[in-house]
Amino acid sequence: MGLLFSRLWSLFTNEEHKVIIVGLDNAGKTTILYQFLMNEVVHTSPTIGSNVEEVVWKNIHFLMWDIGGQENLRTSWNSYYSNVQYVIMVIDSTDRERLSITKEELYKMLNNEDLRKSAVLVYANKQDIKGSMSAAEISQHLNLTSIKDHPWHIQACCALTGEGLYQGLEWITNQLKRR
Ligand code: G3D
Ligand code: MG
Repeated sequence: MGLLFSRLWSLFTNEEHKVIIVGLDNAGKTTILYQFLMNEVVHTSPTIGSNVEEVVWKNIHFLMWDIGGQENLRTSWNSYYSNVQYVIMVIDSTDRERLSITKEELYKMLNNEDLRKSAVLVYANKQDIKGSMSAAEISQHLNLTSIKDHPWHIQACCALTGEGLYQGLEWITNQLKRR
């Protein structure tokens, strides 16, 4: 009965939560978006501009924007920031060399006025690859514990199998309940 009621309720309210998926090119953003959408691996090609899809999970509607991560596209990330509730930052955990660039982009975003109310979920992706950095290692490199003005969480995952992805969404929905 409770479930039926919540289904009906969501039909009536249909509130949509805006999410942006950011990260450097090749991190796995598009793969993650389409995992959420159809639970299968799609063959991606580098995203030019953005992909947007509605993802419904546990009756919660998300409007997810997957934004291109190549260097020349990163400067336009801020045009997507208005009304964003959640930022999903995807990291290729094998890409040690570019982690400092990711860090720079992360703090630039957190300082943006339009994102001052948004929460940040970091996916430490590609955990299936041998020698990849652990979530703890990435957290330390990014100095996540220094972030006091945004709720944040880091989740290890593998976008190819979907492992860990829903634990990340679970964190997001728990944040929603707190608001
Ligand atoms: P992007 O949208 O962030 O640029 P994509 O990244 O989603 O296009 O993914 C880039 C490449 O990484 C793709 O490989 C994709 O299959 C791969 N990838 C994404 N997630 C994982 C993961 O968890 N593990 C592994 N091993 N690979 C992953 P191709 O070969 O198609 O370029
Ligand atoms: Mg892409």
